[in-house]
Amino acid sequence: MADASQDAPPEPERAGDAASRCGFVALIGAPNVGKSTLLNALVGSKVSIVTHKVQTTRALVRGIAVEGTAQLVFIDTPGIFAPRRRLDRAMVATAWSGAHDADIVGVLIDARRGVDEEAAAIVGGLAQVRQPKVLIINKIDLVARPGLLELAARLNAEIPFAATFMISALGGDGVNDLKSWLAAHAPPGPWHYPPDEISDAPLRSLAAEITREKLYLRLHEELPYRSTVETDQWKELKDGSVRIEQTIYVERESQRKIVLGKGGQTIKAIGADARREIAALIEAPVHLFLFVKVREGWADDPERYRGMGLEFPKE
Ligand SMILES: Nc1nc2c(ncn2[C@@H]2O[C@H](COP(=O)(O)OP(=O)(O)OP(=O)(O)O)[C@@H](O)[C@H]2O)c(=O)[nH]1
Ligand SMILES: [Mg+2]
Repeated sequence: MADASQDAPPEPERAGDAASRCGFVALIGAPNVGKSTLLNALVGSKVSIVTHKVQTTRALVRGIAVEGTAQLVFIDTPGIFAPRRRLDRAMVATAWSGAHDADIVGVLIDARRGVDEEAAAIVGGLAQVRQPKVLIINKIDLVARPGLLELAARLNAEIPFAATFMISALGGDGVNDLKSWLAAHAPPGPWHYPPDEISDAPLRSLAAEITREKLYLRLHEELPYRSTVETDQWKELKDGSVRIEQTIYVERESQRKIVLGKGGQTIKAIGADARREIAALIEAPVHLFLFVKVREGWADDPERYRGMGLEFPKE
């Protein structure tokens, strides 16, 4: 009989490796500065949705990467802005909570926008964050060098940043340097996730996010902000394909009409975009069924917040 102990796979290096590190790194900043784009670049795969619109990310999104002996758990956060509605307040509160729970906080500043009102408010809020902070000036592809140095000097004069990086999350410039620095400064400790994991979100949440991204890309003005997406059903069929049912919630009948579009054209296009991307993600054919429901006041309904992974603010 074979000796079970000999057949057992070797312990993963991380378990007994005294040199292993594991760091939780929050990415915070104003809406649209490129936090989600950076998360995806650091992970090397799309785990958080990205659009040209502000307030795309609504809850904390974790993306996991390995760099040498370090596992880095990046936490993408909703953009921080002056909140008005309940949903806005929940998003901003969750962004700060992401920063407070991390080992290292990456503060993103849009190189082109510099220290505008939103950035200044975030810099002010950093006084309450005790963790080491790293300044990440993003979108350097859009501006000239001299302005960047001035911006970096000005911010470093206000906050004791442990390091400053100038990057293009979109083009990849500087992203590897940032990742190496974070790996070297992650606290020693065992890895938190299996070595090949890049996301801890369930597929049904990722799929809902993908549909929400397509909605943001196809709809304009206020409508994306008045809607949310939930996956209601996920069924693996015998032929290997997956049947997915999702509901898009809007606040009014007039909004439902716009989401459907003339002759159902808009919803069809959103569905086709989403289906393609979900199928690529799960590497299986997908049958995607989208339903649009009017749920007046969904943005004040605790149930919807649970679906989004947000705390429900009492007021
Ligand atoms: N030119 C340029 N555009 C970028 C860069 N990084 C991100 N973007 C663009 O900026 C826009 C916003 O990117 P996101 O990653 O969604 O920004 P975010 O900070 O996650 O935004 P919220 O989730 O709304 O807070 C998108 O159109 C990106 O393509 C960059 O380095 N250079
Ligand atoms: Mg985002």
